[in-house]
Amino acid sequence: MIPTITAFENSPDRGKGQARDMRVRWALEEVGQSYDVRLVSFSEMKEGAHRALHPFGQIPTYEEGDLALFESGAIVFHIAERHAGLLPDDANARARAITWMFAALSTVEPPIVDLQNAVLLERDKGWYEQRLPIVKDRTRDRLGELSRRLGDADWLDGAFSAGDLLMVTVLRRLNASGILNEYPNLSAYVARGEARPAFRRAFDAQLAVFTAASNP
Ligand code: GTB
Repeated sequence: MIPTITAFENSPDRGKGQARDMRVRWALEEVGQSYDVRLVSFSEMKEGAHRALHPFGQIPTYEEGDLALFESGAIVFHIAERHAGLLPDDANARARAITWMFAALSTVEPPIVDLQNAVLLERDKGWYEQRLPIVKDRTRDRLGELSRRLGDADWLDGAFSAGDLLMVTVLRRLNASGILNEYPNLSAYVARGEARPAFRRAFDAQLAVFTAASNP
């Protein structure tokens, strides 16, 4: 059965692959599962039909027969469980890869999102200049720790896994900030992820949505 995911009709990132449908597309491409995409506008996301799929009125969602999922991490995990290629067979290695999925989403992504929100949404606040360095340092602390753990390895724990897929998409959120350049091994790690053919296919697919919307 071909799953259907939802994505922004008009992504505010202008096709840079920053929205969270990108990680779901990438996972589907990695495992060779074709998929359909239903594009939703900001207003549609907040309406009843979409909220029945996603209680918080967001993208991405994932529908496959009777199953409807939301939360990009849960969707990637589901894809990784149902197909070979994103989680190791060995039980301990699999548990460690799942640990990295959680680490990406619950330990590394929050300070990065906080930094992005500060830059995008808090610039006009009187306390912006005082808060920004604090938020940047929190992000740097996490990146330093991650950088030390990765060392000169290609991936976080052996072969490429869903943990790397999520971590790379999380780190890509820093592309515009330049902060990642302070950690050459993390920059190289992201570049390795972006060089994967499945990433390229996923990226091109979401970029095509933006290109079509800009040239109706
Ligand atoms: N925890 C959820 C998940 O992982 O699936 C979070 C989902 C989420 O944040 N979805 C966002 C959304 O639907 C899109 S990805 N927002 C609309 C809303 O809440 O009303 C976040 C995102 C949006 C835009 C950019 N960008 O422009 O660079 C980057 C990331």
